[in-house]
Amino acid sequence: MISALNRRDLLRLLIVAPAAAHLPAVAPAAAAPAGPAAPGILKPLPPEIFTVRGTNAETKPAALRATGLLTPADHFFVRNHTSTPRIAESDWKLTVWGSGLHGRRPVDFSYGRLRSLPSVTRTAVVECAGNGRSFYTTQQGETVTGTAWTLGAIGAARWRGVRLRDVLHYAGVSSSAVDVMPRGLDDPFVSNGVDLGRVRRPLPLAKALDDVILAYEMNGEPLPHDHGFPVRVIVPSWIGIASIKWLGDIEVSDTPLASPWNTDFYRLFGPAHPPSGSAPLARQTIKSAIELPLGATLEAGRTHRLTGRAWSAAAPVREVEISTDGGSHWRRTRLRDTPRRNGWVRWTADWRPHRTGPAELLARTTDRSGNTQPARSVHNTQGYLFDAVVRHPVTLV
Ligand SMILES: Nc1nc2c(c(=O)[nH]1)N[C@H]1C(S)=C(S)[C@@H](COP(=O)(O)O)O[C@H]1N2
Ligand SMILES: [Mo]
Repeated sequence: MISALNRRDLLRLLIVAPAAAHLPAVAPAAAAPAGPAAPGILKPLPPEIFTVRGTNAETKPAALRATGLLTPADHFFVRNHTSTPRIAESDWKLTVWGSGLHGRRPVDFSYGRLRSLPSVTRTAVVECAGNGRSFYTTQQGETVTGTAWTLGAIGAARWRGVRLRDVLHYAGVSSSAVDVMPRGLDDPFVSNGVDLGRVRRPLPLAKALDDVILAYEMNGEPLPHDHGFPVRVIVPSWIGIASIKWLGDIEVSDTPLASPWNTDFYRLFGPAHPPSGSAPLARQTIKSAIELPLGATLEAGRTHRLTGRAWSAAAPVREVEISTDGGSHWRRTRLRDTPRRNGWVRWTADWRPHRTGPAELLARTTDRSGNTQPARSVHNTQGYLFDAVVRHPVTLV
């Protein structure tokens, strides 16, 4: 039997291939395909919104200009280790199990049971630990492994779901528990020929009991398949890998847990770090993005309204400055939103360039804890937590 995904791909081939092969060059734009497919992503990826990178899709930072504070699901980046599974809510259950439960008895939650528990709604960004990674190479001349994201591996949404704290309580978490480990139902991840098992990462109990939710809605709709339907974890302010999609089970343990996602991946390795790597990464860092394509062309002699976004996982944003002369002079931008924890703010600044030729635009965020983006990020081999000011190239004509 053809799986849903294969059938879809087949349909796409049947519909698009003959059109592309036979239509004259004057074919109306409406006949254009939805964009390059990423293997394993189900939603359309129009090229004006997404850049496909392997099994992942990055939101073009310039495409965020058309969106509000919340990122619509059809604009939200996708980071898949393998491919999006199609799970029916009627087949789904969550199993909570392990040495950290009273009597070590596993407890199952059906979708209906989970939805009947008290719900909470909170706005939070999900941002990949590798967001901005490509700038280690293009701006700092350093070699890193991993998906070459620019600044679009982030989105903000309003998530509704159940507190993980409540689920652990109903499951009978004992006072000796130290770690929990949510695990996805997507296919096992194979890296360099080694099967690492299903995507999973330990979470310290203190964070699990704090602000983590098991979300079943995104921006008022059921979670889309690509974003974890029927239920995903949302770990506010932490790197994206903590927010496990397609949640299937949670191990609760009275001894510390490990997985490749907190030992080999998502630690800092390299000369500036301990030989065995840093501690497992937890919180995301601080960034800003300009909502223009890299290398955009702007007309000299007229005023441009520059727009962008700024965010910090440590605290609400305090200010965003821009420099249009490569970093010699800075001025404050206007913030369009009230800065909040776990969210981002939109900023604007007017700029009237007078000369023509290449130029660099820089945006720099400072948060209320006093963190400011540095001129350079400290290198790590896997290119995580890029926090430096991006030198955004433009051409003035
Ligand atoms: N089960 C599962 N959960 C996962 C992943 C995955 O591949 N499988 N990717 C993680 C990573 S690395 C990130 S950055 C976020 C991305 O969430 P999104 O695809 O909804 O944007 O999901 C995380 N949760
Ligand atoms: Mo990620």
